[in-house]
Amino acid sequence: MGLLDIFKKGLTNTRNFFAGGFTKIAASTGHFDEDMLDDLEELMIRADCGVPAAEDIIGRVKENIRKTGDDSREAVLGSVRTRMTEILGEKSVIELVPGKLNIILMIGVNGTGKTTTAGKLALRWKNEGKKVILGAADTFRAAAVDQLKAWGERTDTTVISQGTDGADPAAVVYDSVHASLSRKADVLIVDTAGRLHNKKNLMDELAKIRRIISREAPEAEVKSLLIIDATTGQNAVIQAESFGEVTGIDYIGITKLDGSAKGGVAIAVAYQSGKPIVLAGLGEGAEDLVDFDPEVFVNSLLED
Ligand SMILES: Nc1nc2c(ncn2[C@@H]2O[C@H](COP(=O)(O)OP(=O)(O)O)[C@@H](O)[C@H]2O)c(=O)[nH]1
Ligand SMILES: [Mg+2]
Repeated sequence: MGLLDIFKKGLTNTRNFFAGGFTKIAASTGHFDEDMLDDLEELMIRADCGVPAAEDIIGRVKENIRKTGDDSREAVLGSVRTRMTEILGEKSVIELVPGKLNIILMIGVNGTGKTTTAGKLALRWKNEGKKVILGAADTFRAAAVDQLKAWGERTDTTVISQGTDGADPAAVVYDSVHASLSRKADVLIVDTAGRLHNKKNLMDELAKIRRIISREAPEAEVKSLLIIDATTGQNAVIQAESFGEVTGIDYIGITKLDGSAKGGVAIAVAYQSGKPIVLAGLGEGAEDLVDFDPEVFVNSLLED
């Protein structure tokens, strides 16, 4: 299956919602007047594109209609497509620096898919011939360590962990970094806990993890990957903001795009965070992770 088909399959609900709404708005005349553009803006907001991005996109549609006088269905759809693609930005991927230890910090609130995505990434990079280690630094819940260990078994990847009750995440990170250095790993993926309800704790914990990494592996290439869950809609935007304040965000991954009618949230998050979306989770299986491609995403969302 090609990437477009994979995205189209995952985004079926969002596309149906969006295309259905679009067709309904345009049905009577095939041309767009002010009221219909307002309806279109509302449709985008309901598809979770967020108010700022929806206003921006419709602003661009209106500007194009003013310039060209073309208010046809095709022209409007074309403007929406172009602006959405611009908002999502150039396609970018997680770049692993060869010959160095690359450390990926998985961050995000509980349940968004951090552990699952860590497992999927381990499989991907192993398949590319990289030496991968998983660090179980979400010591807050015992189940989290077991879950990561299960991914370790499934993907034949070493998992570094300590006991589950009250182990110090920073100590796990210390062990993980040293294991990665001595085994000359290419990538260390660190799973963390996401207790956003206590921002101070979270901030302290993430800062401590970063301190240990820069002390123990000053040469390592460290990137943080924020995982957000598409089904949570606008909460994902708030999470991106909060984590952006607490710690730097280098990349964003969006999970559960399969089945969600809220795929538009990718546009809201890109617009409001300005950070690149690099990964899309399209299912629970090990293979259900693809590189996020803005153009393909927009095409699969809007194709009629
Ligand atoms: N449908 C779907 N489920 C996902 C995806 N990613 C994660 N999940 C599920 O979401 C739930 C929470 O994931 P988990 O990795 O434990 O989240 P964490 O708390 O952030 O580590 C699990 O049941 C996963 O199987 C995805 O892309 N699609
Ligand atoms: Mg987890």
